Amino acid sequence: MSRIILTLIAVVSFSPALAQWLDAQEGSSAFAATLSNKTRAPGKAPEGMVWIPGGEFSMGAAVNGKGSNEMPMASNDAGPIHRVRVDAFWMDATPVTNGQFEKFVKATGYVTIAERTPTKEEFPTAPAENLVAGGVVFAPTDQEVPLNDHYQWWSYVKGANWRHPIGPQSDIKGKENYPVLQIAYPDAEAYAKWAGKRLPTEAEFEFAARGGLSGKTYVWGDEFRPGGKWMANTWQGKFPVKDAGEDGYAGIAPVKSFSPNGYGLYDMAGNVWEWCSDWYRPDYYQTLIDKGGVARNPQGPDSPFDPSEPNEKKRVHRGGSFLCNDQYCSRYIVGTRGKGEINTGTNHLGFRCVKSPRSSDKPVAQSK
Ligand SMILES: [Ca+2]
Ligand SMILES: [Cu+2]
Repeated sequence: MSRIILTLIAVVSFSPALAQWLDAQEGSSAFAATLSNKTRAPGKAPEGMVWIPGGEFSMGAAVNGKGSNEMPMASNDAGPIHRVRVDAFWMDATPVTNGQFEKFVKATGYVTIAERTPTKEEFPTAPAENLVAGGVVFAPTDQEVPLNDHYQWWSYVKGANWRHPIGPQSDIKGKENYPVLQIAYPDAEAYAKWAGKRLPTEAEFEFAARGGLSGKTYVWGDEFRPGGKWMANTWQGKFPVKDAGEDGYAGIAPVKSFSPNGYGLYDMAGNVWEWCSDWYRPDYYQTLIDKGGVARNPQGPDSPFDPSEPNEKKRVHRGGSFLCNDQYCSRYIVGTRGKGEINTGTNHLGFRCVKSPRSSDKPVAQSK
């Protein structure tokens, strides 16, 4: 969805080949062992970061397809499983918090996208009254609603931004350790640059999320609640009516509220979605397979395309959020994908950064 949520969606037909391909992505599953590099960390970890050794792994999720809406359970875009190699890197152990983001804003005077008034040039079809600064906010519905229309529970709220994540009446007092919200892609990039870091590629995010395991359903294993223990902040109860909060949190949780994964990373599933640097295309994994061999440090497609909103430029989201559930969108499942228009922040979307061990800013994509 777009920042100006009311500029809705032209219905545009897209390539029949892509539609056919999406239909065909069922049941493909071919996980092989993760082969971690033996590379040791080159020194002491930068503050708040952990070492991710890199290596070769099977990327994506076993696709069951045919969910109830454009974001099905394990969505078709998460397949086919393909082999990827990523170089070692440092990664923030948690999503960037309000406290960290505040330091950045104090140091730089940075104004986030959600705090800027959108212009007619950016949104030529939007009614003038919609050209107000704000962000997209989830609100529970009064009663059960069909799950095929996300505008039932998402709306554009004037004055919503990182200091006021669900609107002017809300604030972040006492929430220094919560993930920062209402962050658009350029905001995340600006923070990363200031911190001497960068945003993860989608492949880096997934390699890290898997924590050294191979082909597991979740970042911790195959069982959703091993020994009855809640492993991630997700939604319980009827979506989108009432979050029962059985995992301890109805809504967002402070970072480090749940156990870390095998690499010592927190919140790699649930709590908040996180920006990755790749453009979003549903068929990107297939294009890697078509090239053959192991994809090395893949950076995403050259341009974005989402058939459900073909006019919007989207980048990949990963990890799922506190709104994810088993009825609508189960993308706390590792290997599943999300996506978002680059200038749109929401109250369940944040980010974390990574850093390559050498000075080069980006991992180098190598031809195969
Ligand atoms: Ca929860
Ligand atoms: Cu979800």
